[in-house]
This record gives sequence, C-alpha cells and structure tokens, in this order.
Amino acid sequence: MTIEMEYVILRHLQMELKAPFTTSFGTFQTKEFILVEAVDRDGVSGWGESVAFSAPWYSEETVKTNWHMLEEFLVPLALAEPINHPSELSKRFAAIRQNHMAKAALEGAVWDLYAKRSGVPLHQPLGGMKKEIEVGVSIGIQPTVDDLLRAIERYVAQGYRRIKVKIKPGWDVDVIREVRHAFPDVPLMADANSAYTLADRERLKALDEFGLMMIEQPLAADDLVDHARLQPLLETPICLDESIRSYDDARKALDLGSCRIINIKIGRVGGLWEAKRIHDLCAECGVPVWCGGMLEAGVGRAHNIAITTLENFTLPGDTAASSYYWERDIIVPEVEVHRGLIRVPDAPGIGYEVDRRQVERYTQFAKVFHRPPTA
Ligand code: OSB
Ligand code: MG
Repeated sequence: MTIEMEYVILRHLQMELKAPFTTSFGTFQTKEFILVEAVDRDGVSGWGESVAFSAPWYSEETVKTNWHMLEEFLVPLALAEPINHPSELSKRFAAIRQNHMAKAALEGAVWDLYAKRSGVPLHQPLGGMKKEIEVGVSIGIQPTVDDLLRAIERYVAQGYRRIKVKIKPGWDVDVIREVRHAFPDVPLMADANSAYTLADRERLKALDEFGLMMIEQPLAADDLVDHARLQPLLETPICLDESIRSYDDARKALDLGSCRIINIKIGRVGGLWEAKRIHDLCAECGVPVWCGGMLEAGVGRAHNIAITTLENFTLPGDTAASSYYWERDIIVPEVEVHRGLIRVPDAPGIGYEVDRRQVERYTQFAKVFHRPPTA
C-alpha cells in the first residue's frame, strides 16, 4: 500500500498543565509542542506529535529546532516521493543526523496514515497483540514530603500499577524512606534524570534497601560507561532513559551491562520503527522494557499505547490518563485508565479521533507544506 501525501501541516500548540511538573532539571507549567498532520491525496489525515520541550533540558532538541528540522529537511524529504511503508522513512531520514524527536513526529503521522489507509489499528502493523496495557504514574518533585505522600495515596487509590518518584540530590534517600514506610508494598521506582555522578555511588547504593523496581537514569544523559561501572555495585536494576537514543545504543548498553531495563520513548529513539527494533533486541536478550512519557497530549499518548502492545513491554509505562495532566485533551475519547489499565482502541490508525476544535483552540500558528509537482 503506497502512501501518497498531498500536504503536511505543522501546528504549534500550547497547553497549560493542570499542575507544575518538576524534575531534577527544571519545572514545566506550560507545554509547547508541534502537532504534525500528514494528508494524502484522498484527504485522509495521519497525526504525529513532537515530544521536544521548549528548552533543551532533557535533550538538545527543542520545539524550535524541531520546527526548523521539519520545515527545512524532513517534511521536504517525506513529500519528495511516495512511501511504500513507514519504515522507509528511517532510511530516507538517515542522511540527517540525530534530531530524533523531529523525525519521530513526522514518522508517527505517516504511521497513523498508513494504518488508517490499511483499515487497521496502529498496533497491528507494529506487531502488538495486547488488548489492554498496564500503566503507572510519574510524580514530580513536590514542595514537601507530605505533598508527595498525599499524591501517591491518590494514585494508588486510582489503581495505577506503579509509582515513579522523581529524585535529585537532597530529595532522595530520606524521601524514598518515608514513601516506603507509608507504602510498604507499592511497586515503586525512582527517576534521577541524570542528577548524579559516580562520586554519588554510596548515596545511590543506599537506595538498595527500599526494594525499588529500578532506578532510572542516575548518571549523565550521554553515558553508558559509568552506568556500566555503577550497575554491579547496586542491587537495584538500573533503567536507562536519556542514554538510549537508538538500537545501537541499546545494543552497546546491554553489551556493557550499563542497565537491566530500558525505557523506550518513541521520540527519543527517532520513531516507532526504531522503538520496535529496540523492543525486539531486548526481548531476545531477556531484558524487560516499558514505555516512557514526555508529558504528551493525546496524539503522543495514542502512539505510546500502540507501541506498548508489543509483548516485551512487560513493566507498567508512564502513559497516565489524559486527565492526569490536562483539563481537556485534543483527542476523543480521552485516554482513560481503570484499575491501572488502558483498553487498547481498535479503530483504524491511532484509534482516537483528533478533536479539531480543541486543536484550533491551542494552536498559536501553523504552516502548510505541499508536495512538489513532480512527486
Ligand atoms: O524522564 O521520564 C522522564 C517528564 C518530562 C521529561 C522527562 C521525563 C518525564 C516524566 C513524566 O517522568 C513522564 C510522563 O508522565 O509523561
Ligand atoms: Mg526518565
């Protein structure tokens, strides 16, 4: 089935989070992002969402660098000639180094279009079989430990399957001790977003006594070597997030022993196809994976749900309900979570309707790119 795109629309959206979200690298209150709509010659639309943030805190990409890469390089490449399968795009984009979130946003729109044209839900061509997926929540750094305990109580009561707590130096061992004391049995993990170095090994080792499922990205965002030194010192499995940007990074991390679990984010690794390749590699190596989050709106959430249906996504992901972050999401229905489970939609494509009225409401500016007459 050939995809013949007629035009691509890039929209710049801005949405307010319900509450500020704080990590070791900064606080989010407003989410700015690019929504990609790829429209074919019959007027069918596919949707993708860029997960790049306003500032280069998590990685070097930003909303503006993504817009630049999409406008100048990626959208023209995608429109230059018809596409036989969305996996071709990784090859077409290979001449452009990195910029994975920009690539993933456009590839995601083409995947949705491809699945809609094929009349199947997006998880099917990816090879996902699960009918429902397990999810947890990621809780940002709070003003006080009491605030954190109250938040955890609320999400445990809602049935979320695991609690992830953000940590940083000064908000770590003592906080986790109190959480463990209040919730002795809750599946718990901590995410440091690169806030430590090997010099903090004793501090990180002190977390071993709390039976965490894993500690996510303790060391530098671009590191595999120091993590490989740290992992044998800890009983707690290390999970890598920022450090895994490709299949080859995953292969090297597993070879070095830098981690025992991988957080897969579609945007960080450059798209659904690369995410699937990393999943398959980890499955072969007996390494569990889970789907991370980037405070996505509905379109990004829908893509996360589709990839999480693959069988080796055995640990609960960060794809919480739309209402966890948003007063009103841009999809209908919104993503709902019951007893920590999301029912995987089976309508064609991403399986949720994009609510154009809401998209309009949140859009600050947009630009349309037409295919060249020769394509
Ligand atoms: O490290 O997983 C992360 C949010 C922003 C940037 C990085 C991360 C996060 C989260 C929240 O932990 C994930 C989510 O709920 O979308
Ligand atoms: Mg993380």
